[in-house]
Amino acid sequence: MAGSEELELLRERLAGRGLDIDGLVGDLRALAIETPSWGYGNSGTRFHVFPWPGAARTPWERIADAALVHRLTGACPSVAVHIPWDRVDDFAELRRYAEEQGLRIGAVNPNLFQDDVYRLGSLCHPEPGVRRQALDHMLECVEIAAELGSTDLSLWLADGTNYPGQDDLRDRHRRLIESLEEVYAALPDGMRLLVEYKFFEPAFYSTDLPDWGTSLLVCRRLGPQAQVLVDTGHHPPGTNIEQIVAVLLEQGALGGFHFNNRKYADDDLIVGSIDPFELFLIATELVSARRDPATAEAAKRIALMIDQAHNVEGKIDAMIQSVVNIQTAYAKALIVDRELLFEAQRASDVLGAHRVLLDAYERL
Ligand code: RM4
Ligand code: MN
Ligand code: MN
Repeated sequence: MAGSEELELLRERLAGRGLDIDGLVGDLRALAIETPSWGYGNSGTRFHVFPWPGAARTPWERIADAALVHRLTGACPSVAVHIPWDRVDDFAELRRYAEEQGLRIGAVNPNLFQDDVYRLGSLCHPEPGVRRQALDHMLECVEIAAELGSTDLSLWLADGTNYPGQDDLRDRHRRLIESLEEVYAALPDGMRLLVEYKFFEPAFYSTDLPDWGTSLLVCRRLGPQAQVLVDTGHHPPGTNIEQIVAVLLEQGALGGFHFNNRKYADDDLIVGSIDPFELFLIATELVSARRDPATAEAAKRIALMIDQAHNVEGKIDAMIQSVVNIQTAYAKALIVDRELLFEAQRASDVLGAHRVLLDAYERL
């Protein structure tokens, strides 16, 4: 959308459909997107890490970059951190440093995948001693989160096996529940445990949290402070992610969403760079749940986060591109003519209903 003339035209067209553009702009302004500290540093593949001039090197520099993105977009008031990548001597000082720049610390992500002892897993490891080490790290992260003023402990578990027969699958599931029960018991009031899943990688035969169903089962066992986190790139190709979002929203079980994009697997590319229509459909489910009184409260509590890594591009530039792409998709979702859509659905007008979505998608 370019000049003010075009905006006027759009205002008139939307007003003609009973939509108030100022209200929609207000909804768009209220959209808060968390950025990840790890997206500001140099990252790469197992083949090479290409350094980018000026890329952040320390937790402080990563916070400063996240604050810059917030200043430039006005849409990214919080930053997710990863422990130990963002470990500092004084977390209270890091919190102050962020707050001085208008930033809040968002999700705290424990790291259970970079230690040699985790070869066969962490929270699901066959040996109790390794599980203890992983658990102690989780418990430490609960304390760090409290110190940072964060209300989300966000767990992505790399655990799994590489060969059939390597370990007992039911027993691993039991160990997972037992470990997470201890973490859950340590959560202070108001802090959530977000349980992320991923269907494969780094394990190639079985993954202990492979899909949203398993995450949901685990969350149900733990209690209401545990909720599912969906990451775009963590599904087999072709998965209907917007439907997963819809079902979890309806169940009040969606706690967080990691935006990124991919062509093949967990590629962590710029949001909307490969499949902007999928992004629009996901945004449409988020907006639709916010508009429905039955799901509105739960939908507002979802932590919307970018989780991407930039291997060949500038970090801040890429982050802003992602933010703008999310805003664009969200704006398109906001102008879906819901009444017309419901009418077409009630009238079993298959293509009529489909075209209501296309109309919003193509309008902006
Ligand atoms: C994982 C997962 C997590 C993220 C790490 C860096 O693939 O998506 O959310 O914290 O990468
Ligand atoms: Mn993720
Ligand atoms: Mn990932």
